[in-house]
Amino acid sequence: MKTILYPLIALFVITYSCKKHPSGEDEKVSEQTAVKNPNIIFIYADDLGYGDVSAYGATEIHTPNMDKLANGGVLFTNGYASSATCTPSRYALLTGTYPWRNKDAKILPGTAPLLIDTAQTTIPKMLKTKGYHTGIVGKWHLGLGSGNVDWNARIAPGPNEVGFDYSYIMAATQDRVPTVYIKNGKVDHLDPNDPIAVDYRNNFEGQPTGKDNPELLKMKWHHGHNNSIVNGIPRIGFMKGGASAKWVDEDMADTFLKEAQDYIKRQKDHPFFLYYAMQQPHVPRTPHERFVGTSGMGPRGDVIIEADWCIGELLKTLEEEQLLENTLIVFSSDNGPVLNDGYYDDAVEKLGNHTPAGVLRGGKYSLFEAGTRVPFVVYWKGTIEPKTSDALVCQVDLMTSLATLVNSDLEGPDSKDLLKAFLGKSDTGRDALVIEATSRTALRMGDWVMIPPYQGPAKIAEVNIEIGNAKTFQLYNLNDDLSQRVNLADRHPEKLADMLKTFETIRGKGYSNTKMLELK
Ligand code: NG6
Ligand code: CA
Repeated sequence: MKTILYPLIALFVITYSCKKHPSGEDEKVSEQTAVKNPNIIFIYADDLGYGDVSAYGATEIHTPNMDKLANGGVLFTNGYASSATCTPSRYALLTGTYPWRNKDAKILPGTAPLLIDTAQTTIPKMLKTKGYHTGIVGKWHLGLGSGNVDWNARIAPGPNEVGFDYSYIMAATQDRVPTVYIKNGKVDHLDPNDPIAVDYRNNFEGQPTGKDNPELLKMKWHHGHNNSIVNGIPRIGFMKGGASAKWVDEDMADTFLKEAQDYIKRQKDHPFFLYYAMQQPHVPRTPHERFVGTSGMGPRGDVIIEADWCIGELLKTLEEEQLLENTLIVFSSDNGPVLNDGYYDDAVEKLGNHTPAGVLRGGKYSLFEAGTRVPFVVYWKGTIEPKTSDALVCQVDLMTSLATLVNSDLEGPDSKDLLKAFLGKSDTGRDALVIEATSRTALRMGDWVMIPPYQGPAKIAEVNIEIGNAKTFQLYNLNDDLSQRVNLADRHPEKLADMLKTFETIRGKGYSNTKMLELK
C-alpha cells in the first residue's frame, strides 16, 4: 500500500510546489514545507485580562470559544505580553525584540511613523522565507509611513513593507484618528473628492470636537478623547474628510472577521500566517446590536462576548475548509485589563463580581502582574495534547520558537526557542523575563518579581490602576503571594541582590527613571 501511496503524495507535493500564487508572486513552497508546515494564526485581543476568560477562572462571563482553544490546547498560567501597553507588546511580538530597546516603542499616535525598521527580521518575513503567505487583519498601532503621511496616496512603509503580503488594518486604535480601514496601504472606500487630513495638535477649522460639542455625542468622554467626533464618538486626534471611508464602530468586529475568513479561504492551498488583531475590549467599546446586553456587564462585557463569538466563527471557517488540524493557533492579549480607559461606558458601574485581572494586582499600564500576565494559549488540533503549563513564556519568544517549528535559522534578539513548551512537550520556559510598562521595566525570575524604584504616582487616578511606582525596591514571591501584597525586599536582601544583578546584565544600569533622568 505504502509503495503506491508515496509516489502519489510526492506528485501532489510537486504539483503544489510549482503552483503560481494567486497574488501573482512566485511561490517557493519546498516539498518539505508543503507536507510539514502548519498554517499559523495569532488571535490577539486588545486589553483582555488574565481573569476575563472562563478557562482562566472567570465565572461571571462565559467565553466558550476562547475556552475551546484553552481547554483543547496548552493553557499557560505564566504567559506574558512583553509590555503593559499595546505598541510595545506588538513590536516585541513581531520582531522578537524587547520593546525597551527601542526608545520610540511607546503608545503611538495615529500619525506616528513606522516603528519597525524595514531591515528588521519579523515573524512574517521569517515565515515568507519558508514559503508562507502572510496576512494581517485588524489593529496595527505600529506607525505608518516616514512622517507626514498623505492619507490619500499609498501609505508606506507599513505592514506590507515589514513582511505582510496582505494587510487590512486600522492605523492605530479604535479611539484614535484616522478612523478608516487601510487595505494594502490604501484607505479603503476613499472618495478622492473628499480627501482625508489628520492632525494630532490642531483642529481643522469648523470641525466639531468632543470638548466643544457635547450635544453631538452618543458616548461621553471621561478623560482625554475630546477631539474629533466620528459616529457620535469623540476621539484622540483631529481629522477631516474621508466621510465615505469612515468605519462604523459597531460593524468593526464583523468587518475584521469577514476579512480574516476571506483571507483564510483565499490562502487555504498554501501555508499561511494570519495575524488577526482584534479590537476588543479596547475603548471605545461598541458591540454590534446582536451583542448589546448579552453580558449584563455593559459594553466591556458585551464586546468580550462578541470577540468570543468571532473566534468561534473563525474556527468554524477553519473546520469548513478542513484546515483546523493543520493550523497552529496562538491566542493571547497585548496587555492587561482596564475598566475606565477614557469614556463613560458603565465598565466600572456594571462590573458586578467580575474580576478582569483575576487575583493579580494592577492592570493595563502596570508593572504589577496584571499589566503583562495575560491569557496565553497554543492550540493545534490533533497535534497538541490539552494541558495546563506553568512554564514562563512570553510573546517575544514566538519569533524564534516559530522559526524552529518551520526549520528556519532566523531568530529574534530577545526571543528564546521555547517551541517544546509552546507545543506542550516540555514544562521548561524562560529563567528570566524583563517586563515593561510605560517605559519602566521589572524582572520576573523563577517565582520572584523585582520592581526597581520609580518616581511618579503609585496609581493612575483616572483609570484607578496601581502601576507599580515606589521609592524603594519591591520584591514579591509569586509562589505564595500571587497578588503581590507583601514586599519582601527587606527580608530577602540576597535574593534582591541576585535579581538586580541579572536585571542589570540584561537591561543595563539605566533602568530607573530617576537614574535615567540623571544620566541624560
Ligand atoms: C491612552 C488612552 C487610552 C488608550 C491607550 C492606548 C487617553 C487619556 N488614554 O493614551 O484610552 O487609547 O492610550 O491603549 O487618551 S493601547 O492598548 O493601545 O496601548
Ligand atoms: Ca492594548
